[in-house]
Amino acid sequence: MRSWPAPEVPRLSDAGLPAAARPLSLHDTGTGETRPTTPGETARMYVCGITPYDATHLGHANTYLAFDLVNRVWQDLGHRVHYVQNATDVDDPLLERAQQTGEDWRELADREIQLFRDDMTALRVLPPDQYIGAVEAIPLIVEMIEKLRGRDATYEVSGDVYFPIAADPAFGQVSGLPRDEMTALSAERGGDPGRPGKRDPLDALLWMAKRPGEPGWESPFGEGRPGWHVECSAISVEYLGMAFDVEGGGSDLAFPHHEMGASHAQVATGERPHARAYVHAGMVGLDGEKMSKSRGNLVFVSKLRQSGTDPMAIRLALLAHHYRADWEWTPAALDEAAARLGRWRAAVARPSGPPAAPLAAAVRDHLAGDLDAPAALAAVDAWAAAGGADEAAPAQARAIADALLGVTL
Ligand code: 5CA
Ligand code: ZN
Repeated sequence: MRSWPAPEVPRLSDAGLPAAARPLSLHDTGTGETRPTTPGETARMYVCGITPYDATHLGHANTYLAFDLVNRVWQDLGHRVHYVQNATDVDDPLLERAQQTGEDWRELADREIQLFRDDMTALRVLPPDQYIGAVEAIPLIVEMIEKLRGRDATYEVSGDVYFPIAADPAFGQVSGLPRDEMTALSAERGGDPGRPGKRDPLDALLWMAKRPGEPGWESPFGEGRPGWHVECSAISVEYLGMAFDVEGGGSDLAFPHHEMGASHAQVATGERPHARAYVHAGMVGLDGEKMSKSRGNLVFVSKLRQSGTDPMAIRLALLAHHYRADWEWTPAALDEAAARLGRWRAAVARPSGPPAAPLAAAVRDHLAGDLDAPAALAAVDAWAAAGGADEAAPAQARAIADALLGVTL
């Protein structure tokens, strides 16, 4: 599928600032530790994309902004970033929504993906190099299921194909959760732990035989459609290979989605790990509940844009929270962000300011330490509030906010 247009990213060396040095450390859910990422010349990142309906709400945007910072920090360190994202353009919840509204599921997905592209563009989120829909990835998915079958890591229940978690001795490495919690989360997040005939309640669906009235594709396992986890597993391995640097998403994806995806990939390829770090953003809530499509308590980026909100203020409102925090959206957060944006814009419009090299060092340092965006914003606040005679500083500060935080002033 088409990705979205890339915003310009200024190079801070072109603005007369020194090069970055400190590697990016990120919290890895798999080990529970914050560790330096160690990419080669090209850093490789996979971030789970939307299921295209009710997008883009501020929870989605918050998650994509977190990984946009990863991308920007790596680029500032001189890496090329190979970034891949999917869109789950065929799955139960999407088909259910299309059924409810009477819309064709493909039209619903196309429209929502375009809205998402427009929102990401407005928020200056760097686009993935490959933006891959589940439907277009079906041949890859089938290939991965074939590999699993070749390793005796599939079985059937009434024509549906399952992955036995017993095939992966490392199962549990991503979430580290006790079994009872895995079972509860599986039921909550699209799994079917109660289905009779499964060898293990946690075993994951790889291929679902075609149901009446639903779309299906021909495959060696019969006509049907892919399960959810194998979609991201197959796309990530195809485009990035194994042991890529970061797999990302919201914290609700740690189990079962990233756990299962890692298991599928590791059993199918006989290599490990799938990703070197599993990185998860916190959940944004509204009115005391996680913002989610099923609850319907959503604030949309596109609605805010339509009502005249500056996308840079939306960006600042989200970056004011640490990416791993769970937090509640309030309209006041947007007012505060707009006021901050105004102060920053006034500061870079001055003929001179305090030297910007210490600002670059501070912003880089905060972001390198597990993306402490709130501290990075506070460093820009302090620069903007101080006076100084450095005539190069306003343009340099503008470049810092743009390159590292994605905020154009
Ligand atoms: N298509 C799958 C991933 S393969 C999916 O989870 N789609 S989604 O549309 O439900 O979510 C897209 C991304 O936004 C996921 O990373 C998810 O973890 C994240 N997300 C969803 N709700 C929130 C929320 N309230 N706060 C923060 N992130 C959220
Ligand atoms: Zn995914």
